[in-house]
Amino acid sequence: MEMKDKLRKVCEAFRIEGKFVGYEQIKAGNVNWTYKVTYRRAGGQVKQYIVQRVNTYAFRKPEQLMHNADLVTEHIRAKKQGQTALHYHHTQERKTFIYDEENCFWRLCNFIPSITYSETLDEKILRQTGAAFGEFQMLLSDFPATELYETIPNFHNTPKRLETLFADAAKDPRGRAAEVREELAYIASVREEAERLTRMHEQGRLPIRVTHNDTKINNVLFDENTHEALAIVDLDTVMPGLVGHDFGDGIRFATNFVAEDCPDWQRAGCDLEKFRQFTEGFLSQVSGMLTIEERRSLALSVFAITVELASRFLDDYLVGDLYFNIHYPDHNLARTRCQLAMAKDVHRKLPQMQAIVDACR
Ligand code: GN1
Ligand code: MG
Repeated sequence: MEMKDKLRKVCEAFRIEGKFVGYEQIKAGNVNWTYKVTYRRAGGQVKQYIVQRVNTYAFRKPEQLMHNADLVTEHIRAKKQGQTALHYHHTQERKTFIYDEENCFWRLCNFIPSITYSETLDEKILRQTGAAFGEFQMLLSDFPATELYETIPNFHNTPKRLETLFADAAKDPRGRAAEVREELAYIASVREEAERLTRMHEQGRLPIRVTHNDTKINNVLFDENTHEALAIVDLDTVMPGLVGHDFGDGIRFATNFVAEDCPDWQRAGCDLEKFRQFTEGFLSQVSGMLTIEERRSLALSVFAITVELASRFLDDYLVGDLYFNIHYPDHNLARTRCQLAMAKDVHRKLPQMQAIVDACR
């Protein structure tokens, strides 16, 4: 079936009214397939929606994913009355998803006219990004995390991620381990420190919160004219988690001097000025709700998350690029090297980063 017919059928299932005008694929994200569809209502009004096919290799239990996303978006929407908010549409049976004939999993949400940034040097945008993710934490601080499924078990369990990496390196199914000996050795050498955040949680020192788990700057939608943050998207990994997971991943992505997969990985590193701006924005929202230990874990969490993601990219490279969509053969290797260069720089700067956290109110 042609894509436009497929998308039209999905829209019909979600009871979208009017005439299907067209669609465009949105190339963002490494995991799902995203389309913007345009409809014209009987009165001539044009309406646009986001239709997504969920990658069920990455998300083994997509129904649970939608359970989480629906509860969380509606909780936020109820608190942001009159403001822009994300909303998943329902089918006649009140479901937020459908399966097509080929067993593909589809969902549909409102389209929010906006711009996103994959990187920025703009201080205001960085502060707003930190504040948007902080606000997300804050708005969900009264949401019972136990109502959410752990849709990807052990998603940010760094010890488990590293265990998998070293086990796959030993099996070496694609004969690629020899080429990445240096990378594996570095990860082994920082293993204890990278695992510390997870260990602190295991020792009962860090509370479970509702976390977004993919706090990249490009998951924040901004108003094109006012440049105010409008909404946070990509709730696929909303789960119970640690505040450091959201903070750490946000910093990992937004403060890097280069893109996360830059082949010129020697240039990767954490821009401390950007770190300060993002952190001030984030803490302006969450300061009152964090425990002392959580606050103390923030700088460390950047290191943990960066090493963890490097090990995920490296593991995917070793097993033959099964999880992340790659755009060229060694893409996962470039991603790994870039994240490891970032991790090394973050490690050097940990004391300065924690001092910036401590200086925030
Ligand atoms: C994946 O597809 P995207 O960009 O939303 C991944 C994140 C990684 C990210 C790295 C479910 O997110 O954990 O940080 O790639 N999402 C999942 O670019 O694994
Ligand atoms: Mg994502």
